[in-house]
Amino acid sequence: MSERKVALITGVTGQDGSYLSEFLLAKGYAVHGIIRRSSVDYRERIAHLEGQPNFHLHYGDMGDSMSILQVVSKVRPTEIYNLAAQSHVQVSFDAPEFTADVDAVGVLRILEAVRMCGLKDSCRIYQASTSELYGKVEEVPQNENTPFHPYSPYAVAKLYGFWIVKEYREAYHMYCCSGILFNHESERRGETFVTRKITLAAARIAQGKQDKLYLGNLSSLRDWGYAKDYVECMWLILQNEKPEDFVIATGEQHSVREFAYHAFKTAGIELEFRGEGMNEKGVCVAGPERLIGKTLIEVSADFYRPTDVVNLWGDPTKAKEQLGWNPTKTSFEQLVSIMVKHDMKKVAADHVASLVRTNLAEYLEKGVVK
Ligand code: NAP
Ligand code: G4F
Repeated sequence: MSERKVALITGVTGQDGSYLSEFLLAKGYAVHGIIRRSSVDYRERIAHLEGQPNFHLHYGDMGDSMSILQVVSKVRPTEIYNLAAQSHVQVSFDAPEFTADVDAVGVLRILEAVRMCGLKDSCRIYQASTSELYGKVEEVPQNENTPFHPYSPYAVAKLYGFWIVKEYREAYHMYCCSGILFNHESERRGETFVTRKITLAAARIAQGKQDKLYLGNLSSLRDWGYAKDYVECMWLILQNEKPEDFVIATGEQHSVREFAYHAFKTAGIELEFRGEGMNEKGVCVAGPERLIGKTLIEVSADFYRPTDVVNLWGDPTKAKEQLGWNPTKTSFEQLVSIMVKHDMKKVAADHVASLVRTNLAEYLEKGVVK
């Protein structure tokens, strides 16, 4: 492997991109990230890294081959982590063409840029693949040999990404591989994914800022890990002697209902689930007086998908044995606790900030402060 340690991360502003940047900077890499131009500069997850001498940002878009080519030729990376994607499964039903362009053809754009820049023998490529490929699952738990059965426009697009990476590995002998990652969450998770939606709502309900949480399929099963642990594995996959694909998961499975139960409990609210299907409700049976007996969770058809993946459970044996990765560094209970504790503080801080803003506006109006 090369002495230069130059990483290019697409999707650097996302949950995983931000943790991976921190991880690689700590390992002494020069880290370059691709960001999209937006009318509001929303770079909260990486704001603390901007200005560091080894951290550089470049404008580009996965839908724009020329911008990708330009960044790859300028940076000449030794490792590329292709994390950029329209990553929300439900949104992929509303924006299937955009999802296909970014999540499928975007992968091809990266591979071709590397070839065109003459880096095919010196640059290793990690592709952010997904357990959604198993979709309407054909076996439980899922490992590297489980057949794929994608079950959403997102998963179909990601399947192209998986196969084109494999194709370039075989056709051009490039060092490119896919991490088949199961769901991984954190306090930086996007707020419309189910775990973060739940932890934020639990914190808001506990602090009197929200009355109720509406969810979709409560019985859906996921293998949830901690994103901070998973980015280490992305790096380990690229340090392996041969380019190979790996399943990254905890090996433990929980339902959305269980996640909600633990999250609310951490926020000081005990729930009991009553009823079934669309009529199921989460009722408060212990906790703050004002909430006892109240329905805090209801099911809404708005959060059901035309086809839903309901039984994901990964077998991380290969990653454990071959890469020495520890899949249970952070337990399910610890993950829930990290997220809820973070969101309890966030909701309290947002409340104080809004009070300060309101008072400041009043003082300005009255001329108390100028
Ligand atoms: P995320 O938080 O949604 O981040 C996605 C990133 O992709 C953001 O930085 C986003 O930029 C960028 N992006 C989207 N469209 C783009 C475009 N057209 N051009 C350039 N950048 C674009 O996702 P994540 O949870 O970190 O996941 C990272 C990757 O792993 C994704 O590919 C996802 O599909 C895959 N994955 C995730 C999980 C999981 O459980 N988290 C599991 C398996 C696989 P903006 O900030 O500008 O939107
Ligand atoms: O949190 P989710 O939206 O994540 P999903 O669909 O599993 O996708 C995530 O993980 C994939 C890896 O398997 C990644 F490839 C992908 O990029 C993304 O990061 O939904 C999890 C489950 C689903 O079965 C969904 O139907 O929770 C169910 N759910 C129930 N109520 C809900 C809700 N999901 C969301 N987002 N919102 C709800 O209200």
